Amino acid sequence: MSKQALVIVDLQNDFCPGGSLAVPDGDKIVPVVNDLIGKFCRAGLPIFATRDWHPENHVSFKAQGGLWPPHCVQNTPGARFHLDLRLPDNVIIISKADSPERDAYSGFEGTDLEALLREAGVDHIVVCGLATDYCVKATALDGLRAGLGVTVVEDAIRGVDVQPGDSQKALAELQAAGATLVQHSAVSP
Ligand code: VGL
Ligand code: ZN
Repeated sequence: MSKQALVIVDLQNDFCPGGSLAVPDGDKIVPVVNDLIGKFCRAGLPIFATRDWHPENHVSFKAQGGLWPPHCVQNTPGARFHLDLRLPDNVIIISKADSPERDAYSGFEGTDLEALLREAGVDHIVVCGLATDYCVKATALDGLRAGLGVTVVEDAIRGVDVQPGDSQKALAELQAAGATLVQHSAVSP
């Protein structure tokens, strides 16, 4: 029997409208993600929430020659999860890219995520969150590389689209790599 976990990627204030690296309509997915949280809670299945957790001199910031404005700086309001996100008390928080010299888009990179999933006996992850064309994509691809089944919930993700079409391309790439795309209504863990 397959055991699933929900992986919520970087649903943090800085990636939502009003934040320093806002994803267009990033906050619109919050009610959809809350619905998914309810389903996984009722099924007694584990829920992981990744967060971008950068020091203030992080390599991905423009001042250090990186691509991005400062965002998700540790212990600042921008790094908090969206206020309306109803994370359960037993959520497992995975902090990533938390040292100055290293960036990580994937929730698996430099974290315990894979080990924790294995310990919990999980063999399939359901992925939602921000941003489709960066951290959602990288996390889902790493899940596949780790040998997990991966479902990406299309109406529970949003993309940055630095180049128009980046998010569509990311979805095509994910499908080609073996991920399944679904709407949240079809998720029944
Ligand atoms: C992300 C850009 C920079 C993401 C993180 O969570 O998708 N994007 N850092
Ligand atoms: Zn970042």
